[in-house]
Amino acid sequence: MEDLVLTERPHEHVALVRLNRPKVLNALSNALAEQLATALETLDANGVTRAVVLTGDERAFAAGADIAEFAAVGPRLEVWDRLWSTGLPLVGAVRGFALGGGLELAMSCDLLVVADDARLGQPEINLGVMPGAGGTQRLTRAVGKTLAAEMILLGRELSGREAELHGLANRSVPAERVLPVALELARELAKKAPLAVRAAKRAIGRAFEDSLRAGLDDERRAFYGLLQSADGREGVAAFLEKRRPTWSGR
Ligand code: DAK
Repeated sequence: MEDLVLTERPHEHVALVRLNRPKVLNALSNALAEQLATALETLDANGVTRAVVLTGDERAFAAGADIAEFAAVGPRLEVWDRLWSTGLPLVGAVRGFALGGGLELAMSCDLLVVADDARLGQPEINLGVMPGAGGTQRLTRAVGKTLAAEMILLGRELSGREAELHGLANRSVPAERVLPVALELARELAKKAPLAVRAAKRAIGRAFEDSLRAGLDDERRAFYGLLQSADGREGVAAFLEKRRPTWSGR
């Protein structure tokens, strides 16, 4: 089996998990998401790991779900649910693109370090669909409705620097500092009382859990509906054929 996710242990209580599909900008295929979920579950269960840094490579954290898979199978919901159920604190370390599902994954982290020149966005609208893994909910909560609407409805990207400014990232730093700073934050997390960190992480999630749950359900239903619409199929086909889509409104 191909290693779509690589795990290292740079410090006793800190794991570094790298997404590893560099040729397609770490597009999140179902196989990759599955390996990531399994990696997090394994780290969660080993009794040693207290914090995880999640990263991609210098070109991309992840450019979204794998569009080539869209035509045959959409993203698998239960794998993403497994990703979201980890009790470990996650520090996202973003260089390059964090788009679509890539940004949604980054926003699922508890702390986020981004490169000044990273490119964060929800470009699904350009494929004739919309975010389906929490983008409409988590982005809106993080940056507010005004900017979220511009990003989701128009596909506007933010630089890493802008992401920090608007409260989407904890730190924006030069690209070569992203990993060291993220590892430093993870080491800090690992020095805290593990039970307290886990409980606090869960409690932060609960701050908006009920409305999040309802919002995620609505978002998912709409996403899968759009994926099957004529425009959704056209948008995906156009991306794969490297041409502009023509929308029919169906
Ligand atoms: N999927 C598959 N392949 C991708 C990809 C993606 N998302 N992004 C890039 N690639 C591939 C390209 O096709 C290209 O492959 P080759 O042509 O070399 O074979 C290679 O990566 C390099 O990309 P480019 O040649 O396009 O590189 P550029 O620097 O010119 O452009 C780019 C970089 C990031 C601007 C461009 O690649 C791009 O626009 N990529 C697509 C970004 C995007 O639309 N992402 C959103 C996808 S939708 C859900 C869970 C998840 C989701 C939804 C629901 N549920 C659980 C319900 C998520 C949905 C999405 O993420």
